[in-house]
Amino acid sequence: MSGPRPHPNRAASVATELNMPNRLRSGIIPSATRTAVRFGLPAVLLSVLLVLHLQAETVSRRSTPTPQPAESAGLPRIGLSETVLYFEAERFMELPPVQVITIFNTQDIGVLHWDLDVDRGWLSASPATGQQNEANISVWIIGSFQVLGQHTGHIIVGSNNAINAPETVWVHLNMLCPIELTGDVNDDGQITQSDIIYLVNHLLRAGPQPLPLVQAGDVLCDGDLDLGDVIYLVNFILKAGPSPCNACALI
Ligand SMILES: [Ca+2]
Ligand SMILES: [Ca+2]
Repeated sequence: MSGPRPHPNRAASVATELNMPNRLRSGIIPSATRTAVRFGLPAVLLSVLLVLHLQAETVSRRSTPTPQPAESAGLPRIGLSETVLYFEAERFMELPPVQVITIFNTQDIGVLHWDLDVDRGWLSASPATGQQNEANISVWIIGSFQVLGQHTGHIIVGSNNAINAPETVWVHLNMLCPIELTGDVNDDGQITQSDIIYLVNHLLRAGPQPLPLVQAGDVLCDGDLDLGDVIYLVNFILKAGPSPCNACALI
């Protein structure tokens, strides 16, 4: 016949007597000690098993490396003064001013190695590379790019030692048509007889060319500026003829 079975909560009561941690007193007993209770082992043996288990657990905790945050590993991190730039330009007119962004090391530890790349032919940034914790970068639009409309490019900031590379600066360009009103060759905001005089003076007397671009006088939008445009403009102003074309559609 088997002996009397120990009370199911005996392990917890022994843990309490031995001043074990709360989690053991609450009944979370390791499998080895539960086995001791199940087979009716003496309380002393049960306590030894509990102590051995706690010691093994302590050693295991000490030997497990604690993950270190990347920032504490001594590596630089890329910071940017701007992440979005906006440029606006008028085609064939003066280029928009150069803009400046700053690349810096947000961690103030180590030396940031950085390099730049751009993904659009109309976009440029300089210098292209450096090894310092703060650097000013000039960003500009290439003068030969004259395509009307909205454009988006990117400056990719790479690094061989920063923890957050690559970072990106978005660059938006709005290329506008400088001609607001075709036929308004003196660029005063309206089409009047003075534009006829201005255009005739330019064609026959080598006067100044239409403003802001010579295309502003091509009211027929046929690609040439000649007396045919003068006749068309006279017909429009004095005889309520058809309106000038939109030169922006051609340039
Ligand atoms: Ca005018
Ligand atoms: Ca023409």
